[in-house]
Amino acid sequence: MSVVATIPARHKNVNRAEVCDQNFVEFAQNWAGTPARRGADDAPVLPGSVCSVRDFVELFESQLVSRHLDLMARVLRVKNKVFYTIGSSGHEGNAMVARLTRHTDPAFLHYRSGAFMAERFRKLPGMDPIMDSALSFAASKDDPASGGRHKVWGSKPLWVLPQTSTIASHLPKALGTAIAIEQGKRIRHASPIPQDAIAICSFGDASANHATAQTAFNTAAWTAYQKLPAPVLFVCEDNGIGISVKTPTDWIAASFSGRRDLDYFRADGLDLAAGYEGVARAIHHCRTTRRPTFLHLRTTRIMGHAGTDFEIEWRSVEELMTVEATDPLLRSAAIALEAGIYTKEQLLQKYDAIRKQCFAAAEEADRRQKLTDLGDVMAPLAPYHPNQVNLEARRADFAERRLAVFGGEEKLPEKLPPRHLAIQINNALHDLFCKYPEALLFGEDVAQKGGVYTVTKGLHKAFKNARVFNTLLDETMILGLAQGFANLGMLPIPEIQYLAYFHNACDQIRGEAASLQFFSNGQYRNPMVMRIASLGYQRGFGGHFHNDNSITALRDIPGLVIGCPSRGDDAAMMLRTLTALAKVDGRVCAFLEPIALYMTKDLYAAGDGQWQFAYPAPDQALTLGEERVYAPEAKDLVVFTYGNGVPMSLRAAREIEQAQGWKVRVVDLRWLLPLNEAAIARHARECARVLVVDEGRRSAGVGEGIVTAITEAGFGAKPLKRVVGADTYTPLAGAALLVLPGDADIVAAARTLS
Ligand SMILES: Cc1ncc(C[n+]2csc(CCOP(=O)(O)OP(=O)(O)O)c2C)c(N)n1
Ligand SMILES: [Mg+2]
Repeated sequence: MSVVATIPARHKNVNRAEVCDQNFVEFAQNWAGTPARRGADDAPVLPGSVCSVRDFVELFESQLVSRHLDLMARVLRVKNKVFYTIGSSGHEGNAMVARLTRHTDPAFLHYRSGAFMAERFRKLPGMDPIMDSALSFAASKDDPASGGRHKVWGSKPLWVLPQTSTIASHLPKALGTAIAIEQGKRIRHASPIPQDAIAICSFGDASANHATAQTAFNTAAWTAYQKLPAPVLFVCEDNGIGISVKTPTDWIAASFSGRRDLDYFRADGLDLAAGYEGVARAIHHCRTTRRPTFLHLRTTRIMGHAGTDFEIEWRSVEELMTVEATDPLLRSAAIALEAGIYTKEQLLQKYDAIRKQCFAAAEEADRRQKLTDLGDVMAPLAPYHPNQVNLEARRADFAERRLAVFGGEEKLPEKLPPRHLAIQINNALHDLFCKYPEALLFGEDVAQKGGVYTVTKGLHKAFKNARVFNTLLDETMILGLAQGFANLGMLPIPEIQYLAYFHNACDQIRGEAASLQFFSNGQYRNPMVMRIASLGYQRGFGGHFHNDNSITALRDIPGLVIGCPSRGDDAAMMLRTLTALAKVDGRVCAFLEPIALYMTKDLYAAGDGQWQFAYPAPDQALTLGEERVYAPEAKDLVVFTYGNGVPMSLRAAREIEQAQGWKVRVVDLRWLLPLNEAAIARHARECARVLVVDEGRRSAGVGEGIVTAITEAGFGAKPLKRVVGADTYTPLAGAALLVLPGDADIVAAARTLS
């Protein structure tokens, strides 16, 4: 007779949720130990434990809430009343982390955090973890975390910032938030949380290997190595598996226990009585030493990866039974019975009462409103209050500070002759630093050197280390830091050295920063102005990675704002608008600075100085979407363009006028996301022919958006042509110009429109 044949039929059940549920009930019914006399509330729950009876009772209840939410989700998923079944079963020990931290310690949580949440809900009166979770499972509009947009663990009052499904992506911003707690003290920023707060960040054992996780560990250690504080508590919930791939035995301990400047603690998350001390030690260490702390929490995974994971199809019943025997709720039940906290009957009654509460909440949640309107879905994605933004962008109540920074009335940049783009961006940044004491500028080489192109020169000297600083060489972490500073109300202005290296870290903006307002239903925001040295035409220098013209990767990020100036005065005014958008509406903004125009002074001929412009006084700004029009009276041809395309098109316009006799209007769009479709349509309507000059790529640039706007407005029948970059990487030296549009290409394209 095989071993399997001796296994009772109920253990072969495909539905492991039912098996685990019955295991608990049977365990309680069959328990044959002798209960101790229940101790006082403050007494150890078991002899020698630092977990008191009171601690245990509440922790166990949080565990039960979490478990029954999981079980409920599995049952109601089939009835289409629940839309998410990744559970927390086996991880309920994380309730200890919640109990031993504060609700003002920002938490960035693993998706198996049901018990952590139930426990954290105790920290404020009048909150109901069961109903809130049920609303979230049901994707109800009333879900307090995301308003029905995703099943996330999140809460505004409890400082749980909702996380997306991308594993490990939250580690950089968790570390960023920890560093921000300390940074806030340095710049005397009024922090929304106490000065001794710590940031908590949990994740799975498989996720610990991810590059995005590793950069956070590395940066945390890099920070501590320099004796700088980084009070982050990394909690690795080690269940030994990631979906179906086992983590090598002891890999997490082997990999992290000896890591320099990442202080390693371990605790048994399967046993509240035994594990509490380790968790408490790790948290105390993190809070008091302000050092990055790694808590290795032993967990297990009960009921598969998610409801759709029928483990029995790929694991043996024996193996499943072995795992299920480690269920931390069985251990908690044993403690409760042994410690005389509940009789068997009381325990089963409690178990059942919480089950009923969860189902009742789920049924109620199912009756609540869903998101049924696209406007509602999108409302928190990209808030925009134009009047307030315009007012804020033009607010110039910092005259005294700028006098000190620029060195006197006669040295104010608006009193000086016209200058090129790099200088005017530099002046604008100085002004913004005067205007916003909470502004921080950081990135690679930005401090003493002033950036690769000296655009940030002088800022470090004027505003010192606490506000202008070099980071380590890691774009993911630069953007993680930005999110951290923003989470605590500062105004981050991160710099990415080249557009190609933004792509290296794109997920931090696409998956994380830009999605925060959406997934938190507008409750959390991480405003920032990300400056990126961008685009091509470096006279053949640098090859593709210093001439990257891929804008599409940014243009398809929901909610992002992209500005791209072609000249210094516009750049200054646009930066003011972008910072105002960040301040007023919490927007995540990208500012693409065309490298080739940084130092460009001339337009038509060497020495003409016609691409230098006067610095606009600080009360001048642009309205988002506002385009610049050259020769607005011209009607024979309109050229839509941006960035390097602007001076090229202006030169080409002269030739076209001479060759074709046409009057040419050139429109510098300036804002690449959102595109001002109404303005595009208006110019297309007013002019006889259309050219689109797009230095992005043929199949993925800005031009497709422009042509679509024209076509949808009904002007697609007009003679129209795109002059675009080729679908290729940019080569080195002179060959670069073969792949990018040039003046002559624009003139030639115009000829075909006659
Ligand atoms: C970046 C990324 N890659 C892949 C996935 C798909 N995925 C979701 S969970 C998971 C396994 C995670 O395992 P672990 O970190 O051990 O957490 P556990 O589920 O075991 O708690 C994978 C591969 C994802 N969500 N994000
Ligand atoms: Mg795992």
